[in-house]
Amino acid sequence: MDMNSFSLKGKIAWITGASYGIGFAIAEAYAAAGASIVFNDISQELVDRGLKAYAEKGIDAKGYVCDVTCEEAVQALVKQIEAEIGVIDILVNNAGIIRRIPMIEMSAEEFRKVVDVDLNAPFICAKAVIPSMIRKGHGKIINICSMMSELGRETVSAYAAAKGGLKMLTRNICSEYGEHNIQCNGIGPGYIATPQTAPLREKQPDGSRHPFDQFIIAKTPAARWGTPEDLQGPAVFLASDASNFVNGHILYVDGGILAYIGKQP
Ligand code: NAP
Ligand code: GCO
Ligand code: CA
Repeated sequence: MDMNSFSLKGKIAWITGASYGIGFAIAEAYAAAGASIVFNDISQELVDRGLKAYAEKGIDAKGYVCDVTCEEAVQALVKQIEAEIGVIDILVNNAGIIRRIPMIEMSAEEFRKVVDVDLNAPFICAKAVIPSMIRKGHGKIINICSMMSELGRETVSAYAAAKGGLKMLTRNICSEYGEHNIQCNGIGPGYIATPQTAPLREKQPDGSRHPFDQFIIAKTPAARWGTPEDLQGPAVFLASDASNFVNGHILYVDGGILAYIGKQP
């Protein structure tokens, strides 16, 4: 077994929405494994914040402003990256949003916006990078899925529909482009402590833990929330040659939530 198969040395990795949070942690791990880091975010302010954060970690990341829901902008960005840096070897579709609204109170526009970012954008970004991956003879696409790729819960109908669809988009990219040595897999994080889940962890006025916080602790065998760092090893594995025969797989990094009925109250 050559442990260099886990190395990303010489690879160019584009992580979408990676100014902070899970995307930032994955990019940090990829840099440590030897990759060149490219990221985008929705605003110059976020890109500047990300560039500062990467620089503080000693990472010479390249940042671009790009709304991943806009195909024209994504196509232009990929051409710019290829001209300025090189062909993208690894794409991580990380950018995502959630709107927690009871379904019958959610407008069609709000539903569409979540699906646009969480499902349509991964299609747009994968479509933009695959042709060059085919020409180069290899590629890695990693879609950031969710517990909601498998389970539903109140108020997250759009997000669950999108993340369920992202699981099947992952399998379809595997099916359609596996013959070109392109591996497309998903990472399904459990409940991770990031800004996106901060509302679910807010302390109550009396200082007690948020009911949802207590619920997740009871549902997780590891009895803790995940951290973005918990995702780094699995993400490096799926981006490396060590996983060249893993394709169409959703790797759940959830501390065991999907395996567990939950602790008796
Ligand atoms: P986050 O804190 O909300 O970060 C998502 C990033 O994507 C933000 O920088 C966000 O910018 C950016 N973004 C949103 N819309 C965009 C667009 N149209 N174009 C470009 N960038 C855009 O999320 P996170 O917790 O790090 O999660 C990252 C991914 O993991 C998401 O796909 C999420 O669904 C998934 N996930 C999260 C958890 C969790 O527990 N945190 C668990 C499972 C899966 P803004 O700040 O402007 O929104
Ligand atoms: C929620 C949470 C979840 C997590 C994640 C779980 O409201 O239930 O935001 O959706 O973000 O997707 O895997
Ligand atoms: Ca967000």
